[in-house]
Amino acid sequence: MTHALIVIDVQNDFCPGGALAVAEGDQIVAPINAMMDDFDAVILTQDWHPAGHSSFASSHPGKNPFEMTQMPYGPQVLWPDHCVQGTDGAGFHPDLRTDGDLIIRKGFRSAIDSYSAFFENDHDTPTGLKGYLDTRGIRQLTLVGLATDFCVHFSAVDAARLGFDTTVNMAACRAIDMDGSLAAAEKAMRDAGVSLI
Ligand code: VGL
Ligand code: ZN
Repeated sequence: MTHALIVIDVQNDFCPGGALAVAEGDQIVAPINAMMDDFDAVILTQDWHPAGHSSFASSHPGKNPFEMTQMPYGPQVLWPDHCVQGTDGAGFHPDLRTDGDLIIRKGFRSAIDSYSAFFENDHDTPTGLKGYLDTRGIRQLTLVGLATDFCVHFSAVDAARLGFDTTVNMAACRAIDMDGSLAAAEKAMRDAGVSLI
């Protein structure tokens, strides 16, 4: 069985001091580095938005970060500007090992956000990751990274729905946790058949 580690968005903007800092986001770097050698493949994702992205509150006059808006594809949280392509904030945490097999970037279309590593937030536009995994015969996935309740959550649910044997290692994840989003994410992942360890 080919087992891949998927490292979600361990980027400067999601770590303390970053634009959309996740509490203790940097504390998962050393454990993730240590896990990498135990897998047949390591894939990293990178949130990679153009300036003025539609998920940024700054693109919606009168709206503040962490408010909701309605997008053509459904409700969307508005975020502080973060992970703008080519900026330091979009870079990986400096201590993260980036010697994995594949780096997949997402969120690069201005009009649509992309939490999941598999599909953008319309739940329809693919990122190409499934094709890569299928081509390599990878059927088993362990997910780690940031943030538990957004990008890890949606990636894990999509992975399970696509038929991958999917585990989230919660010790190597950290959450934004707004309005109960962490508890809701844990329930949604379990309901989709994801193993939380
Ligand atoms: C993420 C919010 C906005 C994440 C990315 O990586 O969880 N969250 N963009
Ligand atoms: Zn983002």
